[in-house]
Amino acid sequence: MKESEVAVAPKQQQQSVVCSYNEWDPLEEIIVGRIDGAVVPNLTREFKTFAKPEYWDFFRKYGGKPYPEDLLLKGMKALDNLQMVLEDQGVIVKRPDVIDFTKTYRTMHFESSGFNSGNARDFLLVIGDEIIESPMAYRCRYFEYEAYRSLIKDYFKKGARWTAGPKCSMSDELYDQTFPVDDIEESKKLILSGRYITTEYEPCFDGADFTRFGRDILVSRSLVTNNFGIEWMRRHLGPEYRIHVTRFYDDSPMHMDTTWVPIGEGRVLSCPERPCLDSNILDMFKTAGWEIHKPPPGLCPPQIPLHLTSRWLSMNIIMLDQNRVVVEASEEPTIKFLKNLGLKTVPVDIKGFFPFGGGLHCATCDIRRKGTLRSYFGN
Ligand code: DAV
Repeated sequence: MKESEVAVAPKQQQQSVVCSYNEWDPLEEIIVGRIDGAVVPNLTREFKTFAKPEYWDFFRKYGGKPYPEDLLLKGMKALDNLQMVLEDQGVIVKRPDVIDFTKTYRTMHFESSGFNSGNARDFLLVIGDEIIESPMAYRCRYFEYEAYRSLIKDYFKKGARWTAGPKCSMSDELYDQTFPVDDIEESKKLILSGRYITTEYEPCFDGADFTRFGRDILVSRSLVTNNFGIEWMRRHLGPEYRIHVTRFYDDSPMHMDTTWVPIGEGRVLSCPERPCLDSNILDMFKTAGWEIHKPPPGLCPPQIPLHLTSRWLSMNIIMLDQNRVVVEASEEPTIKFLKNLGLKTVPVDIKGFFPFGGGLHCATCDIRRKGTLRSYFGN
């Protein structure tokens, strides 16, 4: 690469091409993931705690193989629908590269095949003008970063800051070898008591476990985000941001974007099945005058296999700004509920993507929203 191609970050530019501080400022550019060539993860010991037990047979049958074609085509179509709807609303959409997830790979510690790059929110976290690559904890996601590198290099050349969290070795020490993965009831009990399949051996986190409210960022200890990872983020971001570790009642915590979802300054959706357990966090929201709204349950029809997620993907929404929200088209109770809150709903047929591990918020990563760094909770 020529030197002139790298040194292009203009110091004085008004807003970096990458710039986003919260979940609701007017959206200008976003990444929508891709599942071309998706491969079903192997049902390894640790993966049993990530996959829904009613679908373990699916993983036993297809693990290491491409997804069945009908599921794959519907999923790809769903992400294309999302791209079209977002573009229709005036948002610039970028997509990652297609990489070969069928290739098996071997590191010093393990062997695996890949997964998919549909859930951009897990791997990438944008805070201000910085893109942070997450050190994710699934072995089948070890090389997922490759799908995003062309995009990230391009954003870097245009002025973004680029950081990669310390890559996980994903050696056996990262997974609690005594965790009773086959005893589902016991596993749930342990998780509710604060024990997880991931240990504190090395930092790990998914971007989707962090929810941005300007200077305040909420994060949960989840199946894939450990305290070591949270501490790494706290020190990395420094005193400009306040990281609040938040607990919810959840026997398989995995990402905050179906649990505690801001819909604008002063309003947040709280999943009724997963209430917030921290009175200091609830006080923080109440003192600052935030409204907490409880959406109705999701309806996801039984023909859509939710291999990795709950039905609450219905509240996995994208705010285009504080007035417009993108929502799965068939989730009528949720749509009605959002309309009653005065929002203009923008429906998208995305449910074909649900089997691949997320909804429309999971599938995306905000690149640029028009706004500045602010404090929404006093001081
Ligand atoms: O509700 O099962 C799904 C979120 C995945 N990013 C759930 C969490």
